[in-house]
Amino acid sequence: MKSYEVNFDGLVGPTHNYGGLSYGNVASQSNSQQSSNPKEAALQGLAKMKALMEMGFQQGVLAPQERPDVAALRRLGFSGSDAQVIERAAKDAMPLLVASCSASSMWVANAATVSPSADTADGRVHFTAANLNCKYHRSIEHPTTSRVLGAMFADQKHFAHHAALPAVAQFGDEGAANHTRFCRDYGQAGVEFFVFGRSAFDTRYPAPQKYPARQTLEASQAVARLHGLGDDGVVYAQQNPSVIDQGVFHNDVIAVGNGEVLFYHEDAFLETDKMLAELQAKLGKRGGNFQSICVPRSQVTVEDAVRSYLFNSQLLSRADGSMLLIVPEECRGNERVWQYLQGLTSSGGLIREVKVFDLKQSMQNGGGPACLRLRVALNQTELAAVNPGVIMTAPLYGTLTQWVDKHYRDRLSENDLADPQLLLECRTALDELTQILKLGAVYPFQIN
Ligand code: SUG
Repeated sequence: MKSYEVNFDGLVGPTHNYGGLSYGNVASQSNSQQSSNPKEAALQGLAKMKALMEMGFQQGVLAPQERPDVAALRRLGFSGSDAQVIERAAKDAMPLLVASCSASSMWVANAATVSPSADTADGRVHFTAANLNCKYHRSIEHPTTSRVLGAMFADQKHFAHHAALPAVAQFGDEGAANHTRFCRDYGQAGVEFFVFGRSAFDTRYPAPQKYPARQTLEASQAVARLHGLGDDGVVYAQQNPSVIDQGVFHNDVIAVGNGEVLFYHEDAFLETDKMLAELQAKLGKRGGNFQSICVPRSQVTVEDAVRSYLFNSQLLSRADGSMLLIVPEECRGNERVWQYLQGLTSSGGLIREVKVFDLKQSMQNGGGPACLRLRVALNQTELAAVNPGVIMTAPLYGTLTQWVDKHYRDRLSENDLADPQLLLECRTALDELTQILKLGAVYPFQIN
């Protein structure tokens, strides 16, 4: 049976703004307080989805969340009508209002970790929603994420959903941003590669000195257990703490993998040779031929990687077996990175083509092409069981661009977040969206 990697992209929500909320994420910090353009952000994301669909890749869409999250503000003690909750938060605790308005759910690489049915003990596709508990504004995403994923992948015969891990730093889990799967074919058993930033319980592992390591080893191990992955099909590796301190807050800012290939920066990991040997051996036992492409620091520095998001690219397999790299415009703007890419594609290796996308609105908050997508490997039967409303088609693209044009503002600054009208606009838009995507009631305002 044929199998596919389906990319589900996060649709940017109507409150997209630059809140400066992510310490350790250089772009989020340096663009704090700039005014944003939610309409342009959503259209840039949709243009990528459409282009990939037109290139023949399977493409889906993941809905944004209700923001401002009034229920989260109520849990923090703000009371009264919804408008009063927003007004009081704006007056007494603006940072909390900003956090409750973040459209950060667009970076769906952090929504969940997904294991395909070929890897799991019960032969179902497993999802664990990420607790994202390193940052308050992201820690409030997982309940709605779970409902949205449940509405997209509803058939329990094929799909198993796990709640987010315990909401403490020791189980800090950032989902697929620190998870890659290697395989010979999407439908065959593969090797799942979990990259962690620190260990919560074992002091032998070093930790970064400056910025937080968001993913713990113990969280990755818990996800592997929940998904029923065998030891033969799992490799753990530690991210180099010094790159975390240079702004590499997720592994997908310094490495990307697909099929049998890992594309990574020389400084990405600790004990790289041991890790590569384990990947080679384990994938070999599953009939695969593991290959790695190391980008040397002499050609591209860690700073270049963080600024250009070279590794936050989508590495896609084409029908002829070659690969395509989807990179953000910022890669073309960096001379060393662009030169490296020219050399890579003309060297006769596996990666033959680079396609550039303008995702500036998301990039300014530290979200590149790979952050914006959640990969789900599915066989034909499983794909047929996915809610068809969320699979991208030419008509759906048309409907969603019209929906964005109708509901989104083209300018948003911090003061606008205090406008109770924004909440109404957001709810009206999302109510319509759940009908477009056939999701049913998934948002707090639709349920309570
Ligand atoms: O978690 N930025 C996100 C970016 C996530 C990128 N995802 C991956 N690399 N997979 C984060 O740091 C910034 C929000 C703000 O500052 O307004 C933010 O949440």
